[in-house]
Amino acid sequence: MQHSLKSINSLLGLAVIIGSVLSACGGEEKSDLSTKPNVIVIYTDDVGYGDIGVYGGMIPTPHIDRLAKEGLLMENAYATAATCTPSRYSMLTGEYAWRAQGRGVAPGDASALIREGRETWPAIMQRAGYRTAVVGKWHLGLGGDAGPEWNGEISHGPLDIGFDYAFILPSTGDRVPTVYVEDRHVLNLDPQDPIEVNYRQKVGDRPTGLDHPELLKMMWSHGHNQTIINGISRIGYMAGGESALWRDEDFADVFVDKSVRFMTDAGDSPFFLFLATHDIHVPRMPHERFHGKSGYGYRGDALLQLDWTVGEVLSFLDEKALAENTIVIFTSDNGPVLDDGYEDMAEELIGDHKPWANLRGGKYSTYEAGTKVPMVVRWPKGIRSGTVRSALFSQVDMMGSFAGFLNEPYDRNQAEDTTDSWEALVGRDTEGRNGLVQEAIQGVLSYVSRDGYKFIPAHQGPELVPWGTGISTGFLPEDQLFYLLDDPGEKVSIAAAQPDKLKELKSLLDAVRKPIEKK
Ligand code: NG6
Ligand code: CA
Repeated sequence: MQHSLKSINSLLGLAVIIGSVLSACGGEEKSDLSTKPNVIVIYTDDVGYGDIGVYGGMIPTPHIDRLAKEGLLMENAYATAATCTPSRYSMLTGEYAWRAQGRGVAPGDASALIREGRETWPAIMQRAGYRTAVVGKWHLGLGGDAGPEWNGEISHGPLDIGFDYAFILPSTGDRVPTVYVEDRHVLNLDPQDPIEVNYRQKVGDRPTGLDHPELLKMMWSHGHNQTIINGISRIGYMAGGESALWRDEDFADVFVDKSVRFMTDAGDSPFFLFLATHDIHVPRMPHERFHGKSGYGYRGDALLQLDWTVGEVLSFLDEKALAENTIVIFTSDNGPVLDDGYEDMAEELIGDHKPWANLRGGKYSTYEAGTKVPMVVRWPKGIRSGTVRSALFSQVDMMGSFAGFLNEPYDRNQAEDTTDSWEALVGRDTEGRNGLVQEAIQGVLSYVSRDGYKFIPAHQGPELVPWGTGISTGFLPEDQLFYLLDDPGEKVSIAAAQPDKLKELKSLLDAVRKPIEKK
């Protein structure tokens, strides 16, 4: 039986004092249990439930599959939202993002959504003695109320909320500024060539995708037609910063390199690495060595690159003999999308691959494919290989689960939605949470209960995501109720047939919605 680390440690401490029990524990177990596991969270972008081999995907993902086979495959895990910013916000703070306004998809010049003093998952890890880092996509805003100081010291960033090291892509690959931020500064910025960013009007001389499509290596399909950088037009306008510009093709290599350096430098301290990949978000522009390798276009090639990233992390752990006591979690921030604003042939080449598996909807949607995501946890020390579970799990519980495991107190008034689901996270609890809330675009909230029902409240909104992705929002003028165990594809609403169940789920959602009384 695995208990919380602290209780094990204090037990061991007691054993030392009375000088007897310890020998009975056996030397090997003793040293392993007193060592906190390293934690790596590979947080991917827009990877769908059906995108991974072990979940039925057609594009080979051998390294991710290996992770699942050597650990726990979760069949019923959810991001809190169908877009990036709110999912990340909830996972890092333990609070559902929809509890306050302004936590939808953040513009590239947004100010920090998580401020100093806020309780966070990395802060808990830090207090528990971990070296902590975020490498990859941030998308949670930077800087104080005036926004980020691209040309100076960037305040209100990851270092202020629990990370010791940060190497980030500030928002998304499709938004300016297209530069990396390391700790508090834009990497490789020439002070003689300052960055200017504007989301309302054109700045600088760089051509735009709207005026100069002939300069593009990949045409935009909706939005994404402003400043062109590296042959790709972006959301937003940007001037300056020439020496600091990234090359999209290098994201995966750069993030692997920074991750490996961080893990190496952690030395004897346990480490917590939040590796938030750019893959497989748009613009999908993997490294040239992956071009054309999947047969499914750049989206498939980006998936191969993502699998390569996972493979590099696993090789590092093997080489350093760290695999046994490192928890590696692989999951996604929201569901899949094909055309998300660039003509990269994702739709045309999708063939027999089903990123949504048997679910309805996709990214942005209130239907299951919006938030139900692949999730795999490997920890040879604590999880039996080949474990498959359908316990209901929400990413909002990552924080409470680790706090529970490490026996680390935290401010429950701030992190009001996270609970300790540790037993589900390591495959010992087969049922999981009582229920969870899913956030779609336009702030629409739906509810999934542990017994397999799903409630979507009536909402006046477009039936399709308004900007051309072809995805059903799930917004209908009447309430919808589904029994997911029989109807995972949410095909037939049973709202009229089961009014009592509908009422029950409605009140469960209402109960969560209510602001929790501050103690
Ligand atoms: C949308 C973008 C989309 C993507 C998304 C955020 C348009 C038309 N679409 O507004 O391309 O950037 O925002 O994705 O601009 S997320 O995964 O970071 O939430
Ligand atoms: Ca995303």
